[in-house]
Amino acid sequence: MSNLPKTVLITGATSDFGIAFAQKFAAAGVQKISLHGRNAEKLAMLQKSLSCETELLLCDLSDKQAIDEVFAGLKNIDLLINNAGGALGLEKVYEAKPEDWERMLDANVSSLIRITRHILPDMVARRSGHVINISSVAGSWPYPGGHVYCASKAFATQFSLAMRSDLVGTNVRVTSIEPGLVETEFSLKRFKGDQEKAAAVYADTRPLKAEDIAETVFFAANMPEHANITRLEIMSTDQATGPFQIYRGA
Ligand code: 8X3
Repeated sequence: MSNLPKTVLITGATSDFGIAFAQKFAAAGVQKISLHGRNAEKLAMLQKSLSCETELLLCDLSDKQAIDEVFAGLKNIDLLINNAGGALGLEKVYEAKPEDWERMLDANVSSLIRITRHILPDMVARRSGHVINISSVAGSWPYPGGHVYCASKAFATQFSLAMRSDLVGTNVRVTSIEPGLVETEFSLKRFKGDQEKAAAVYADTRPLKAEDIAETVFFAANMPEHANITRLEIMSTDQATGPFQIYRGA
């Protein structure tokens, strides 16, 4: 049975994931997609490429007031995809830059909860809706240099699970999607434009593609109303978790 939403809101819509989600839902026949981003030109380009009705939500997620102005009062959203966010840096925790942490926390944590808070009351009032949070395997499986990024994704996963506790009985669904290695601009952003370092992350292996994540998001969204995909972790077939590290030089 199909349960395609009529209206979808995607944050970080001009990222590789955001574009793949928008294209997937537009092609499936949703009526309207609200596209959030901070680059007006990129948003307009994406808007032109989509066949359905669209609405542009322009704002920088480090600006709380701007978030409130843009997202407060939005109504009739069937599916909110909290996709905005990313990683900055891969230095060890004692060498990392606090300003990178601040930006990650703004995008991955603060704006996630703020935007969700704006959208949820109308979903609850309508007894209908679905929030899909794009978390990461990093939220469950820590790795060197991950520190604040891993912690922010653990937050996204746990926030999703805790939201379900509050929303049970409201008919509003919540899903945490937790992708592993996906070839996108994620690494270019993490390494601040260093093409060589970013390419090395995906070299000689078969990373997932943004379209694979769009499939999983679509799967969760399209399940019948009585079924809530709570968590969905997806990795490349060529990726797995590693053993514990044991230091033997003591
Ligand atoms: C992206 C996946 O493993 O690079 O969230 O952190 S990973």
